[in-house]
Amino acid sequence: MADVKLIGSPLSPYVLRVMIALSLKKVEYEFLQEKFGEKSELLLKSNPVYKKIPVFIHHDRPICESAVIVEYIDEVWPESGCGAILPADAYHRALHRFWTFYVDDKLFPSLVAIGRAATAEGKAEAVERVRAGHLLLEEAFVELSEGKAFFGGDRLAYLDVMFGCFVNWIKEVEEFLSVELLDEATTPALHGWAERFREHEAVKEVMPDRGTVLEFFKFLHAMWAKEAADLMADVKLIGTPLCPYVRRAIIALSLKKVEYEFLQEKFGEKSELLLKSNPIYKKIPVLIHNDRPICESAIIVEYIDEVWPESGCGAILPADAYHRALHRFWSFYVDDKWFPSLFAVGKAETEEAKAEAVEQVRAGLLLLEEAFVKLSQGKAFFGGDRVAYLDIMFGSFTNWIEAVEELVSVELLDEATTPALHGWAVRFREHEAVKESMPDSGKVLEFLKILQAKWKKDAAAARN
Ligand SMILES: N[C@@H](CCC(=O)N[C@@H](CS)C(=O)NCC(=O)O)C(=O)O
Repeated sequence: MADVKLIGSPLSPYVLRVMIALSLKKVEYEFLQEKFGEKSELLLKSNPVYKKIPVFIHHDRPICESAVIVEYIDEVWPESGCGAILPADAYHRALHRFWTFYVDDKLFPSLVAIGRAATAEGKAEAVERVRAGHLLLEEAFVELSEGKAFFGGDRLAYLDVMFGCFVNWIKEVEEFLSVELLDEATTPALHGWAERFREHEAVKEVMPDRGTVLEFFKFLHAMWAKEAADLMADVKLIGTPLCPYVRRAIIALSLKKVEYEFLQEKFGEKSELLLKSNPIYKKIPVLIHNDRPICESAIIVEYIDEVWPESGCGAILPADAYHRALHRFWSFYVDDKWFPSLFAVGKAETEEAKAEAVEQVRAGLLLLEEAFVKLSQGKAFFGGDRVAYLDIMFGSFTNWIEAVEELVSVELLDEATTPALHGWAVRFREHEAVKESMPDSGKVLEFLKILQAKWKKDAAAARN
C-alpha cells in the first residue's frame, strides 16, 4: 500500500474528509505531514495550481481537491470496507454533491467569518448566516436520511463525510466564541446526527480530539486578530471635509467602521505628502493604507469595499453583477456630466448661461430619478435596504445641491419633479454613517461664496 500517500495535516477539515474516506474503505496509506505555514517541495509539485492540502498520491499520480479525492477513492475501491460512499441513486448523489458545494461555498466561509470578525456586528451577521445554513441542512438531512442515522441513511455517505469533517470546528467555535450554532432546540435532527457522526468508528479512528482542534483554533484566531489589527493599523486619508470626493471615502470608511487618521489639506495649498502620494493628479482624496497610496475617490471606495468585505455594514458594491454595472455607470455619469453642470450653475456669469446649466442639472436629476426607481425597487436607497456604491458616489453631493440652490436662488432637487430622489437625499443625509460627519449646506455655501469670488476674479483677469 506504499503506493497510496496522503499529503496533509489532520487538523485540516479537508484532509480529514480524505482520512475518513480511507478509514471507511479500510485502505492503508502513508501520511505525509505538512507543517503549518510551510509548503513542502512535494506539495508544490503535486498541486501547482492551488498549492493546498490535501493531495492524494496514488501510484505516483497526484489527485487534488478533497471532493475530487473522495470520489476517486470511492471509484477505485468500490467494494472495500463499508462499500460505496456515494449513494446508489443518481438523484441522491446529485443532492449530496449539491449540499457539499453549499457547505464549501457558503457555510464554512461563514464559520470562518465568525472567527475573523473584527466587530460585534460582523460576528453577529456571520453567526446568523451559519445558523441559517444549518436550518437548510436540517431540512436536507430530514429529506435524505429518511428517518435514519445519517445523510446516507443507515451508513455514512458522501455528504456525511463532506459536512461531518466540520463538526468539531463548529463545537470549538461555539465554545471559544460563546455562540450557539448547532443547538438541539433549533436543529434537533442535525444536532443528533453530529453526535452520531463523531461516534462512528471510522470517524473516531481519525478525527483529532477536540482539545487539539481547540488549540489550533485559538492559534488561528490570534493570527486573524493580528491580521485584522494590521489591516486597521495604518489607514490615513488626505483631504478636506468639504470636498465631496473626500466625503465618499469618509462615508465608506464610516460604513465599514474602519478607524483612520484624517490628514487635513489646506485650501489652495498642496502638502508634500499629497504631491508625493498623488503625483499624477495632485488631488484629494488620497487613501494611504500601510504606506501605499490609493487615488481617485471611485477607486478608493472599491478598495475599501474589497479590503474590509465583512466589516461594519458589509458589502458596498451590490451582490448582483448587473446592478454593480449600473451603480458604476451612474457614478461615472455623475462625475462626468452631472456635477460639472452643477458647478457651471455657480460659475455662470450671465443669466442665460445660468439658466442653461440649471436645465442640464435638472435633466440629469430626472435621469437619476429614473435610475433610483429602477435600482431601489421601492426601498430607501439605490442599494435597496442599505446604502450602496451609488448612494455614496452621488450622495456625497447632496449638501452641494442645497448650497448651490441657495447661492443662486433656484430649485434643483424639488419634491414635485423628482419625488423619489428628493426623499432619498433626505434619508441619505440622515443615515448614521453620513449624518455624524457630513458638513451642513451652510458650510458648503460659505465655501462656494469664496470659490465664486475667486472665479469672478479669474474671469476678470482673463478678460484684461
Ligand atoms: N476624480 C477625482 C476628483 C477629485 C477632486 O477634484 N478633488 C478636488 C477637491 S474637491 C481637488 O483636489 N482639487 C485640487 C486641484 O484640482 O488641484 C476623484 O474622484 O477623486
